[in-house]
Amino acid sequence: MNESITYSLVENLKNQNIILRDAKDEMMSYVGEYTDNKLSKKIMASRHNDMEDIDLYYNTKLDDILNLDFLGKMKDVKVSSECILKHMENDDKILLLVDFDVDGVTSGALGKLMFNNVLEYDNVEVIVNKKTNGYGINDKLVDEAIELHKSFDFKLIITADHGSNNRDGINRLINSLNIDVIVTDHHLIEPSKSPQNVVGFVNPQRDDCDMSNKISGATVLYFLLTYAFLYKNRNKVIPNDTLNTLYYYLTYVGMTIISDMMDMRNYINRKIVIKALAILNSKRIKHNPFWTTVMHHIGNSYFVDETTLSFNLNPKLNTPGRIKNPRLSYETMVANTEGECEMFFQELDALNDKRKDMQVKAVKAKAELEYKNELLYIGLSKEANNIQGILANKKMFDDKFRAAIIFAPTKDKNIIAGSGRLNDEHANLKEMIDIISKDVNYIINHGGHAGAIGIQIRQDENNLEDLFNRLSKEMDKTDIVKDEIYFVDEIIYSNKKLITSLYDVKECGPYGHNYPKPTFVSDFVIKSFRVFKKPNGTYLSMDVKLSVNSNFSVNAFYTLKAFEQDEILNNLYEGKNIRLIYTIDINTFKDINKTSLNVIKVIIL
Ligand SMILES: [Mn+2]
Repeated sequence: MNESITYSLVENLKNQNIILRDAKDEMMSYVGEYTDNKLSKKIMASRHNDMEDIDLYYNTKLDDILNLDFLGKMKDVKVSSECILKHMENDDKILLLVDFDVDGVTSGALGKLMFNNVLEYDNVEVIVNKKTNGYGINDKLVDEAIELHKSFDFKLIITADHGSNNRDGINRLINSLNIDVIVTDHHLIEPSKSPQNVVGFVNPQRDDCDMSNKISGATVLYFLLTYAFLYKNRNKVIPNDTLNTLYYYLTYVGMTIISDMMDMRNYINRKIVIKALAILNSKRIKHNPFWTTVMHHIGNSYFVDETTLSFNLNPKLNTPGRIKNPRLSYETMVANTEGECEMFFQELDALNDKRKDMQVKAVKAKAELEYKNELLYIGLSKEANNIQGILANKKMFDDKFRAAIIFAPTKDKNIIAGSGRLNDEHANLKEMIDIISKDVNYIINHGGHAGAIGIQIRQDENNLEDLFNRLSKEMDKTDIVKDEIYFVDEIIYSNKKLITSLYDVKECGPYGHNYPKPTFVSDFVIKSFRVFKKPNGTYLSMDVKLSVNSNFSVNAFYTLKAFEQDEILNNLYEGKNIRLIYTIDINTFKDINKTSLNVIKVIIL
């Protein structure tokens, strides 16, 4: 393929809003110090904008992280560890108080397992917060802990994944129970609400903390308990078995880095996820009941990767927290036997199916109120309760909105609760709602980040319409455009390139937030195709090849969006060729015949 053809194709792609991801020359040569492969260099150089990240990634070993010196950079980690060890020596009971999302419940399980199997200490109980209680160390959670104290008189509470902004709740625990509290968290801190009177406040968001602030809540707890363990054994030789157990729990930590969407350019996150996946895929390691059950249910015959964890496992662990009791996820992760774990896992599956049914029902149900323009959708639906965020995502995906907020009624009939999503790097949904909330009095509560928010407003149809009008105006001030832009890493013309790219994609993984899976673009001839209609969507499975005469074809899979379905299918029936933007499925890389393309966009040629 000569250069001029490449250039004209690039120009042609630009007209379709497809842009070749660019890597700065200096980054390319910098990455070149570590890898020779051209595509690998490009993938890494275009994702990192900080040379230090690259250096640290290549020059750091896990042992450089899991040691007293490095972990000691975390503010309050030493004083907290000494406190934990003191209570262990006194044989005091310890309570872990954790949040209800995947990061929270996993922290609970991780804490319990590390106390039991690494620190060899059994006097530990866990309370998982419930969504119906509210966020953080709320009144009901404090009541629950005080009630438990009557039968399980703990002397120490360790929080995980929450607590940074719950001064009042924490003070009530300390004052009414006369106990020690250690807060571990990774959320942003509001100084006026940060904990006082605690033994330790371990949060990398602290200004005086030297640890990266891009780590998950479970990572913070893991680092603290690892420090406590290493500190306790600082003058001893640690048996290999115990070290292996310590490493084994990185599988739990890795899962939370993915579920909490932590920055995957960060070298600590990459090192942990890589180790977690290596352990999970090792044939030599005997897995505990939880991971044995997970592998049995969601692992394929080749291996578990970050995509499997994020699309198959995390939703199952998240669902009890949304629609029932998140303690089920915790119990599944700490199950003692495979039989017990299997029973819990089947319950998780059943709940997840129920959640999917609710979703299908809610998507079909007509919204009671809705306001929309080309970019924004705001709707209110009775059926949306507890799945607003999922529905907001689906609305954007199916109907091409750049932002969507879905509301549902709450127990208080004067208040409706919504989840909003925005998919565009040119705007920040949280900041736009911040601005609006200063001018109106109907926004009771809101929080979140650039791409996702939670919001509660006073129920009144005029309020919803007003919110819509104001948010539309805010969006108009940004650079959001209606047409989506697709970034691709490489144009693929040849079968050889299609096959070898699999290995480059694998070499540069794992992928995740801020470090997206490589995408490619090619023009294909369709050999055959099938359409599957399922309750939750319409799927297109195609056999495609790079040229008419080629005898190598590959499966390409696509979820059709509602607005484009008829047009795409009609053109396929007419035998038109297509341009696809896709990622290469690396789950099945060992078996080239099963190589499949996950299609992101179908363009009829
Ligand atoms: Mn978290």
